[in-house]
Amino acid sequence: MKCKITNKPIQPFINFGKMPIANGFIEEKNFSKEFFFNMEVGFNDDLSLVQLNDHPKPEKMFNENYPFFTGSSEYMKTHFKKYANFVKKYIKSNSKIIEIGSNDGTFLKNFNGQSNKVLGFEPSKNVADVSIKNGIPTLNSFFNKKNVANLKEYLGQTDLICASNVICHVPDLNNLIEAVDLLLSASGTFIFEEPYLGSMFQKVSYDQIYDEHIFMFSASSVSKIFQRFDLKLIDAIPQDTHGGSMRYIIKRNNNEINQNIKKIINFEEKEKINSLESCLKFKRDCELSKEKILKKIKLLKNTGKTICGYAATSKSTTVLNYCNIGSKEIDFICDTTKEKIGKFSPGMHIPIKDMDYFHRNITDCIYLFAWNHKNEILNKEKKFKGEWFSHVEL
Ligand code: DWN
Repeated sequence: MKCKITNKPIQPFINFGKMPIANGFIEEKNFSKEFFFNMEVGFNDDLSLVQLNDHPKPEKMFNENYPFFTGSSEYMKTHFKKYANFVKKYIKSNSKIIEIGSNDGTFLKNFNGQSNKVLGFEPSKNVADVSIKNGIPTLNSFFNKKNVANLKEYLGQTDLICASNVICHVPDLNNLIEAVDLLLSASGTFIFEEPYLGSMFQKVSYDQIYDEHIFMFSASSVSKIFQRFDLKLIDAIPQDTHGGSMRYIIKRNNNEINQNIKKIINFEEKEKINSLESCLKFKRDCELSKEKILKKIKLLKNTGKTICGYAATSKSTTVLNYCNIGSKEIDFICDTTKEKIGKFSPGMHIPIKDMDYFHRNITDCIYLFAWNHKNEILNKEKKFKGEWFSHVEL
């Protein structure tokens, strides 16, 4: 599918090659049927937006077998508790709150026991079921104009709409923003957090790009996109989650913007973050990163070292397929998610094992794929005395 934010063709600047579904952990019997797409990334000059040129249909990624649960990280649970406290200044005691892509309810759970009326939208059925089990009212559907149209008591009456690591997953951003506009009350607020383009460039964390992550936002692109809908970016607050994210706060156009926005947009201009020039530098950095990690792995293998991967992240699918790293190099990847264990990594088919297996089969070195959860993981695995490494600086 082609991305929809603009009809103008976007300028491709890097091609990561043939990519499988990032969360498409696969059984051996299905190897021959595996789906791949061409992962090419472009720069939309009008909107200062980095985006995939092409992507699989959302239903191919978000369905009854989606294997990511926000609650798999203790750090993220704490983050969402703090996030829930932060948004309280934007609501009243009886405000209606909607979360787009509410996953297992980790965020909305924080409003349990309060008089707010909360509602989650979660398109992946198995994940929505967990949220419902957690006591969170959840609609198992995509968030779009059609699906909000029947929510009569929410239309124009929702004081807060939140989302985390979701807006960049939605190909039809126009439709999503129109749905937000339909729901938001006159003084309502839309708050969302996403991986930040500036952090991705700085860390060369190109693994933030995969089928689900269609857009890589900056404050400049978010501001330009929402302006088209008479909505205003009034504040942006950097977050340390997922290797560097940004929390964006959107209100109706009659609101004042915070000085923070000017600072961040000035910073982006000074650093030329929203330019083809930076995209081309990023491309070269990705190529160097690939060379460096392959050299590192070759050296380890040549000296007889064994390597396992830690955490079968979505991000790891990009790294493994782009760098062509498979089970010759990495014996297995360990992970806590039961939906991934016993299967194989998308595309490169490295076996996924549980944590027990990991502790019984300690390798000499560990490739940390969840580098964004480094503190939490290293803290848990203090007994491991070998080498941790990754393609981003640890
Ligand atoms: O946007 C997205 C982000 C927020 O989450 C999604 N599109 C999907 C997902 O991306 P990811 O898979 O790269 O997320 P994480 O949070 O970096 O990694 C999660 C994976 O790591 C899970 O499979 C669980 C695993 N994990 C583990 O095995 N042990 C995670 C932690 C913290 C651990 O201690």
